[in-house]
Amino acid sequence: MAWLTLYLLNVLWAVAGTSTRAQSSCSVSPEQQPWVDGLQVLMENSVAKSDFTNPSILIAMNLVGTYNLEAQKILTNRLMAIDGADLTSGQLALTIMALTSSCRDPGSKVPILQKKMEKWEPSSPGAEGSAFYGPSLAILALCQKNSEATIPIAVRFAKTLMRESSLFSVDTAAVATLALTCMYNRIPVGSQENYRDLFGEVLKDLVDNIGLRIKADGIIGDIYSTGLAMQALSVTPEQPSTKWDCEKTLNMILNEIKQGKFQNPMSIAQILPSLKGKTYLDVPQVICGPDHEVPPTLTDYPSPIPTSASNITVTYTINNQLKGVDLLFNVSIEVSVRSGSVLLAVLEEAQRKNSMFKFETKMTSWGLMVSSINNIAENANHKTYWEFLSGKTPLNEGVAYYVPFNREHITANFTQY
Ligand code: B12
Ligand SMILES: *[C@@H]1O[C@H](CO)[C@@H](O)[C@H](O)[C@H]1NC(C)=O
Ligand SMILES: *[C@@H]1O[C@H](CO)[C@@H](O)[C@H](O)[C@H]1NC(C)=O
Ligand SMILES: *[C@@H]1O[C@H](CO)[C@@H](O)[C@H](O)[C@H]1NC(C)=O
Repeated sequence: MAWLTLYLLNVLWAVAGTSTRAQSSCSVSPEQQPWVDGLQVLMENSVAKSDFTNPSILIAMNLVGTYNLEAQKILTNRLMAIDGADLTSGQLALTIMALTSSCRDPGSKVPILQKKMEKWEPSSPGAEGSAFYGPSLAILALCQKNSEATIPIAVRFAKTLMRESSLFSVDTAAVATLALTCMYNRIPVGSQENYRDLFGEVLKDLVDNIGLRIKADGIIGDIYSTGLAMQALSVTPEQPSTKWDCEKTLNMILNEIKQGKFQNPMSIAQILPSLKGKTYLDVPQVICGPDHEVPPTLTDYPSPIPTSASNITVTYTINNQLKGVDLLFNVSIEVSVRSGSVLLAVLEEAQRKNSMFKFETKMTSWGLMVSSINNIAENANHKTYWEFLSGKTPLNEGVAYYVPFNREHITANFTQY
């Protein structure tokens, strides 16, 4: 009997350990709250306007409390209908978490993902860091569904990370931290301590890596990786060697929001949980009920800069020094577009003026991505893509959101990651 009590106590302790521990939390003040609500409304209203099904949006709205029930229904139903076999492991993981956050059973999608991850191999030693972003999401989703069965996969994953984690972008390190923190919190009672040591050691590497990218102004990596980094730093059992000032980061992000830097619904989906004190580790705890949040009264959220009557001139260069010895090119064109136009308008104008500038796009969770220029197409197997730069600095937004300034020199450079 005493044994049973002890056992039950242990189980209780283990269950308590699965809930998020917000060690370094900070919160948005009531006066600033309308900005956050405005973002949420913008994100939720984007759902009905797009055919693209983005599970990250559903996760964010369920975590923070949905206003737009219609959007929630549309996304949930579309995700239920998706065939898991056609998705990458990262997309499958987000779909599973999104359905779980809507209290739906992801069904066969979980075993499909589990099989994929059992076969997973890091492409090659020294593989570029972003190759771990999708697999990290996969470990996180599997951990939440069946942590015990995920241990062997997570152990193999963690051992690989130990050799590679210094190559990671903040985004990737943050998602890997969330995944291994989930595993760390669910190590079964009575199992050998060494899981805790392994996951703990890798987590320490990951958070130190994130800690090194905390800028003086509080931004972690860039503004679009900060939301995921905040989630990671607020739940991890290992603290970074560089101290993190959550308040400072939050204030800086609120400033950027007021400047209109979070128009892209996916950028909102990645920042919103952190603004409302939630993380992806809270997905299994979402309570679904008939009552819902009362839609907020809205303040003016900065809308995209309207295009104005005057024109600007942009120099646009397309450069391929990589593929096809006889296909190399480096050509520039000057185009005139309405001031306030997005970069996509520059590309369209260039294409209209000179057929060498023809390009193709594909729809993704972040919006339109340029997949091909002058018949040279990105290729995931070769790790090639079209990188966009302003002068020599890579852009931190895509062509459908970035607004060029007068006399800017934009380059599309075919390169490798
Ligand atoms: C991996 C990655 C890439 C890879 C994607 C290919 C691959 N096979 O892995 C490569 C290196 C090609 C890439 C390119 C770019 N990327 Co990128 N990328 C990421 C990263 C780290 C993970 C994406 C992922 O795997 N998601 C998980 C899967 C399951 O979701 P998914 O929807 O299927 O993922 C696809 C899209 O995310 C898409 N994608 C990746 N990056 C971008 C960027 C834009 C603008 C668009 C429209 C789509 C897109 O490719 C993914 C794989 O198919 C994210 C980080 C993040 N926080 O999301 C940054 C991120 C999305 N990228 C970003 C940027 C800025 C770019 C570039 C514009 C950089 C540049 N200067 O050229 C280019 C795109 C240019 C173009 N041709 O249009 C930003 C976007 C910010 C924003 N507000 O728009 C992010 C958030 C990084 C950051 N913190 O700043 N990227
Ligand atoms: C390509 O053209 C740009 C601008 O015309 C020039 O600055 C650059 O050096 C060229 N690059 C190569 C590799 O030829
Ligand atoms: C201004 O830009 C538009 C494209 O946005 C173009 O059609 C028009 O010709 C430009 N006007 C001038 C004066 O260059
Ligand atoms: C453009 O891509 C080539 C090929 O990968 C690379 O060598 C070069 O440094 C890149 N240029 C810039 C400005 O990033």
